[in-house]
Amino acid sequence: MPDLVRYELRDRAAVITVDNPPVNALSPGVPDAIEAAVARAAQDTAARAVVLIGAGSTFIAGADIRYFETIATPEASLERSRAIHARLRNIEDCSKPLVAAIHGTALGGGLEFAMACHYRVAVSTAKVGQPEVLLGIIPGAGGTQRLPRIAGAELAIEMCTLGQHVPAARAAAAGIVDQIIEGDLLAGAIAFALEQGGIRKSRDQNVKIADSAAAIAACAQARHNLKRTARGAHAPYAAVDAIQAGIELGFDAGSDREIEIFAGCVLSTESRAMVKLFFAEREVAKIPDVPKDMPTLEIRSAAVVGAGTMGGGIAMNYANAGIPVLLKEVTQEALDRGLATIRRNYESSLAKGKITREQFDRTLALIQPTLTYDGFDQVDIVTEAVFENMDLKKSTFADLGRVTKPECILATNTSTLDVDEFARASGRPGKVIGTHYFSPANVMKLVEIVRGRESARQTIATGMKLAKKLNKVGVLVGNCFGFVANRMIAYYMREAYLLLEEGASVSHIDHALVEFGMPVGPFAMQDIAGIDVGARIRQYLRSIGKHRAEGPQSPVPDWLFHMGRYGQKTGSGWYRYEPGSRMPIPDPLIDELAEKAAAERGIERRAISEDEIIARIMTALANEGANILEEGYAARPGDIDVIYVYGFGFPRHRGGPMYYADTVGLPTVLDRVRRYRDQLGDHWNPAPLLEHLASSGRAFYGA
Ligand code: 3H9
Repeated sequence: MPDLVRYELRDRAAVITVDNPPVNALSPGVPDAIEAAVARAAQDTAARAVVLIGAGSTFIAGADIRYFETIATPEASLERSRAIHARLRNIEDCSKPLVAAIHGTALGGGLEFAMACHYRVAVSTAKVGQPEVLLGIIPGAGGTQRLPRIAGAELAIEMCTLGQHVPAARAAAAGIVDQIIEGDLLAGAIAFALEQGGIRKSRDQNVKIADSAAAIAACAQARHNLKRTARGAHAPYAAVDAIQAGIELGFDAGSDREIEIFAGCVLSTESRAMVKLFFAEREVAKIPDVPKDMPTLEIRSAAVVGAGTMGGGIAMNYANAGIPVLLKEVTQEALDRGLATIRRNYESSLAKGKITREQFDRTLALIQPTLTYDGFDQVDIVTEAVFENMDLKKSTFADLGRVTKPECILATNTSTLDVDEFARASGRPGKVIGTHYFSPANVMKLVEIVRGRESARQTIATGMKLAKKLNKVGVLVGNCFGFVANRMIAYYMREAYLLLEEGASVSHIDHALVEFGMPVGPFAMQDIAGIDVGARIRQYLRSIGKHRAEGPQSPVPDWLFHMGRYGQKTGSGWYRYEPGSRMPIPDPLIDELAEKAAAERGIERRAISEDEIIARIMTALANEGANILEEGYAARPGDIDVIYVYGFGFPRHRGGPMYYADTVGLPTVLDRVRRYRDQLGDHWNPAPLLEHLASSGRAFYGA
C-alpha cells in the first residue's frame, strides 16, 4: 500500500505530501504521519523550510467523517481530540518555516492543519472552510481558536456557523491565505517558504481579537442571528461558545473548552443525523443496476417546450450551465411573457451583484426563443414543461419523437402524470425519463429523475449526470403517482388539513413546523405556492377518480379556491396580507371554515399540542415513505431524506423524515400509526415495512 504521507527534499525544502485518495481525509495514520514528517524536516539539515501539500485534486478535506460514527463515549472523543490538539501544537512548534500549499479545498481538519502551519499559500481556485457545523459538530482541532486569531472573530464566526467555503481571494484578503500562487503550486510554495526569515505561530497572534469587547459583542450578535437561521440546530451555537471561550480565556483554556464542546456535539443525534445525510447525499448518485462507468450522452444543446414558470426556470438552468437552449411556446404572447420573466430574474441577479453584466449578456443569449420545432433535430435533450394535462403532454411527446434525432433524450417535467404514457406516445420509450424540478426551478436544488418502465440505463445515467452539470441534486425515483416528493407531501398536507379541522389553528400548525426546523409551515407554504395550483391539480385528479392521499379529503382548501383566496398573490389565502406585504396575518375566517368542515364531518374540535402536530405529520411522512421503499420507488431511505432536505427544506439536523423516524424509534412510530388508526380511521394503515422493521428491532437506516 502506498504511503499516506510522503517525504522528499526539493530545492532545500522538505516537501510533505498527503496522499490519501479521494480527498486526503485525515484517516487514522495520516495526522501522526504528518507530525512525524514535520519532526523529520526539523531535524533534516538539508531542509531550510517545509511545505505541506496534498496529492491529487485537493489539499486535505478534513477528518475522515466515517470515523465519527465509531466514537462511542465522551471519554473517547476527549482523548482523541486532546491527541490531535497536541499533534498540531507540535507541528506549529516546528523551528523551520512551515507552509501549507493549498489547492482544491482545505476543509475542517484540513484548514486546521493548514492553520497550524506558519504560512498558507493557495492557488486562486482553492477554497477553505470550517464546514463541521454541517455535520452537527464544531471544529475540533483548534479551528475555533486559531481562526479568530488569524482572520478575526467576525469571519471566524461566519465560517464556523455557516460552514460555507471561502474562495482563495477572500481568504487572502482576510489573512487566512498569505499569498495566491499563479502557476505551479509546489514550486511557488517552496519559493515562498524559502523566502521566509522566521516562523509565525497562529496561536500566539492576538492582534485581531485584541478588542475582546468587540469580539464578544460579535458572538452575542451571532447568537441573536442564529435564532432565525439555525432553526433548532445546536452546533452553530456551540461553535460560537467555543470561539468566545478562546477570546475570553486565551488559547490554552479555549482549546480545552473546544475539546469538551466537540465531545458533546459528536455524540449528539444532530451530528449522527447530519453524518448520515452527508453519505446519503453521495449515495444518491449510485444506482444499483447502472454502473458508474456507463457511457452517457454528452449534452451540448437542449430545448424546453413551454415557457411558463417551470419551463422558463428549466431553460435558465441550462443557460446557467453554459448549454444553449431553445425555448418553445405556442403563441408569441406566451413566449414574450416567459422571456420577460427570465430577463427579470437575471436582472435581479445583476442588481444584487450575483452576476456581472458580461455574464448577464452571455447567459441570456444562450436562450433562443422559438414558436416552431426548427432546430429540435439538433439538440441532445428536450424537456417538456407544458400544462399538466395528459392529452397535451402525449401529443407533445408524439411531436418530439418525430422532430428530434433518435439519440435525443426526451424528458418530462410532469409532477403527477404517468411517464410511461408519454414514453409510449414518443415511440422511443428507452429515451424517455422524468426530470421533476421543484419551483422555482432555477433556484431549487432538487430534481427527481423519474425512471419509466422502459427508460434505458444510458438515459438514466445521462439524466443523473446532467443534474450534476446543472448544479442540481438528482435523485432517481420510480414512476408512481406523485413520485416520491409529492406522494409523501400529500400525506403531510392531509394531516395539516385534518389537524386544522380537529381544532389546531393555521398559525399554530405552521409555528409547530417552523419550530421543528422547516423553513416555512404548510399553510404559509401554500400561500406562497398558490392555493389555485393545488386546487386545479385536485380538480384534474377527481376527474380521473384519484386523490393525492388516502383518507378523508378536507374541503377547506377548495372553499378557499372558490372564494378566490389563492394566497399571497391575491392578498389572502390561509392568511391575510396587507397590500405590498408578505407578512401573514391570521384570519378568523379560516377558523370559521374549519369549524364548518368539522361540523360536516361530525368532528368535535379540541385543543391540540404542538407535539401532537409534529407526531401526526412526521408519522404520516415516515409511514408513506416506508410504503415507497417497500414498493421500490425509492432505492434507499437516504434517497427519500435527500429529497426532503433539498425539495422542502426539511431540517438537515434531523436528517430527513426517515432518519427522524429512526431517532423517534420505529416501535414508537408504529404504535402511533396503530393508535391513529383506532382514533381516526382506517386510512391510517401501518406500512408493512414499518411493521416488519419495528418488530425485528431494526431501523430504516441499516435495515
Ligand atoms: C472535521 O474535519 C472535524 C475536525 O474539525 C476535527 C477532527 C480533525 N471523510 O463529495 P464527493 C468521500 S469534519 C470521508 O463526491 P466532490 C465521499 O464520501 C470534516 N470521506 O466529491 C466520496 O466517497 P464515494 C470536515 C469523504 O469533489 C468521495 O470522498 N470536512 C470525506 O464533489 C468524493 O466526495 C468536510 O466536511 C471526508 N471528510 O467534493 C468536507 N470527504 O466516492 C466533506 C469526502 O465513496 N467533503 N469523502 O462516495 C466535501 O465537502 C466534499 O467531499 C469535497 C469534494 C468538497 C471535499
